[in-house]
Amino acid sequence: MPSLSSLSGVYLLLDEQWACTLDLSRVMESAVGCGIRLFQYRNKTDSIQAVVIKAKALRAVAARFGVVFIINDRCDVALAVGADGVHLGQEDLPLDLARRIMGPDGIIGVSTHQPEEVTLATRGGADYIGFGPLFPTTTKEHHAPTVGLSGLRGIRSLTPLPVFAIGGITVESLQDIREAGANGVAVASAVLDSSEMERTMRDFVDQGPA
Ligand code: TZP
Ligand code: MG
Repeated sequence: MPSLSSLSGVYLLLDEQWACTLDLSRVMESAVGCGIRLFQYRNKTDSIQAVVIKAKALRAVAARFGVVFIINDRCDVALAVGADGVHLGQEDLPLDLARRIMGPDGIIGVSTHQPEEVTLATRGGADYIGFGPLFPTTTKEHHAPTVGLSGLRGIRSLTPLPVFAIGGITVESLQDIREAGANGVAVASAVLDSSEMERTMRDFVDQGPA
């Protein structure tokens, strides 16, 4: 069973709709081969029945390799498929209620966009923080204003939790992100849209926060 100490490094966001031409199980297998050990499954459009079937398949791959598998948005799906945890946005289930559902050992991550949200998630017992969007991204429509590297530096001292920078992150920005104090980077398009996906994954692992 992966533990909280695995909450750092490259966090690959596997979204059914963003990666609609990809076989996500294959992407996960090749990502593990490149050194990625943390995954989130996102599916905001399929029926819950379909989401659970797809999530179960990815859960099985993650279990085979002993990597961390988190479900976006929904505690019920996370529990149903035996995921390691859930990732909550600011409009998802409140953290205290999610904790009651997930139990003390379930990993709970919270998306944050400003200092107050970082402090609240920390006080509320989150296990890690997503902070962003760092840079402009077309992956998520209607996202909050970008926070930039200065925003990331600004929240670093507010929480002892692992912080994952998210939004518009490319290989070129990794050094700055490391230096700004992030424990990890959450990434979708730079990897999923890459014409050399394995090369990009390796670059993220080699150059991103460890
Ligand atoms: N929230 C803000 S940006 C984002 C989420 C879920 C997706 C990050 O995707 P990308 O393609 O790495 O910018
Ligand atoms: Mg959400």
